[in-house]
Amino acid sequence: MTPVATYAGRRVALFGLGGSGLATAEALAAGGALVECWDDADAQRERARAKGLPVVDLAEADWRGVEALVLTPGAPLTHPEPHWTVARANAVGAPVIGDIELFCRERRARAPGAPFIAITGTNGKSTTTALIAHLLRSFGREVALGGNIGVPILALPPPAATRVHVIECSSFQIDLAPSIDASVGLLLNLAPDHIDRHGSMQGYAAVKERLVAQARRAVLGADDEMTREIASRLRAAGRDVAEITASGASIETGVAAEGSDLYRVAAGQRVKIASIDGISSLRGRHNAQNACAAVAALGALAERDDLQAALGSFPGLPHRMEDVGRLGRVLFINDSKATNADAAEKALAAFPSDIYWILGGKPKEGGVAPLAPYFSRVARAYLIGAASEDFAATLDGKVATNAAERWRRP
Ligand code: UMA
Repeated sequence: MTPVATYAGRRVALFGLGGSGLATAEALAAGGALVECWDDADAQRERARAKGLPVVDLAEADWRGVEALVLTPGAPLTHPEPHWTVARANAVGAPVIGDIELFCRERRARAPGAPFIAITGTNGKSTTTALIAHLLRSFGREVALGGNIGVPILALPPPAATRVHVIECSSFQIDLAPSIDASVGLLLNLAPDHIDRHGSMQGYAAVKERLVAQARRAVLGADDEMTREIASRLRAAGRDVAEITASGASIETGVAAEGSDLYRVAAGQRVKIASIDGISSLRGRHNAQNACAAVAALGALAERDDLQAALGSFPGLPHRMEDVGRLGRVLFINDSKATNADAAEKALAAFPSDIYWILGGKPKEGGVAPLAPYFSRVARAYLIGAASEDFAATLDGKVATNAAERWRRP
């Protein structure tokens, strides 16, 4: 745990007692803050009480003297409309922040030089986060891995010069971290996501941009226009920027993938540093971009003879292009984390033909229509779940399908 002492003796309201809320409340209490927490769910309030945390009905409480509201990332800060606790905090001039902001304040106060690598982007952030942590551990460094990927940041050990915090940050979390100041900030890519929570694509992009704009060193994807523009802006402002590309974009400084080969690019000169050929956990072009990002994040630390071996031993993440076995000539891949067409495209793009595709679940806007360029790679599709009819209509006449019923267990 990272005790949060920056609010010692001060009143802090905390709303939302999920995993990160409970960890934050404990960290605040351990640091001496006068925390008052609440959750709409009885069960979560009980969990907090069982940990000895003060549970207070914030709707009934007198907010005068509250010095900060710590809000769960799932509750809206601005859109579609601010959560009711935000209005209460605004009324008493208390800032609305999240666990990553508390971590950053604590780091500045106690260990300002502690390495802190923060990763965001619409896609690939969990894999990149896990890969950076894996490479650092392979090189013998102590790593604290968490954030949106799973373990709440304040449940991790405190920042220290000898420990690298590798933290995945969602747009919700960055929105609640106005002073986020990573030593290395990564923004991998930007595609429409969580627009309901940020009002517009511009609003979403502006939140993500903050993570790189305030970092000591920024790593940006050069494979989409919005992140390229952010990189230009930061460079023009004299910031330390490295770019990454897996699609042949022209970059001056950073890491580029050509096919499976990774090149360090400095002043336009390329030097091959590793290859991801044959590494099943890094299959596909999107993973080439993730590998570039991880290597770029490590900077000079990645200039090691054992980089290749460390990449090769990356186990990957569960449910993301995960090899789950082989039966004769058939390789089974679990990619069930892909819950929209954009994510599913990465797996289809990684295999040129003979794909037997099990798909379904809940339909998302646009369904699987954007995947039409890959339909010729699919030998047969097996439809399951609520989206079966929608998807069958899109695939009709283009891909052979099996009706969902045939897949139900007898
Ligand atoms: N709650 C209320 N009233 C409300 C809304 C929420 O009482 O109106 C309460 C709920 O009852 C619940 C708590 O608030 O007890 C929220 O719990 P949670 O499970 O949503 O939150 P955490 O466990 O704190 O998880 C959060 C992140 N969740 C979200 O951003 C929604 C986790 O990301 C993250 O792993 C975790 O912190 C640790 O940092 C999850 C996620 O879905 C995986 N992220 C989104 C994504 O990846 O797209 C952004």
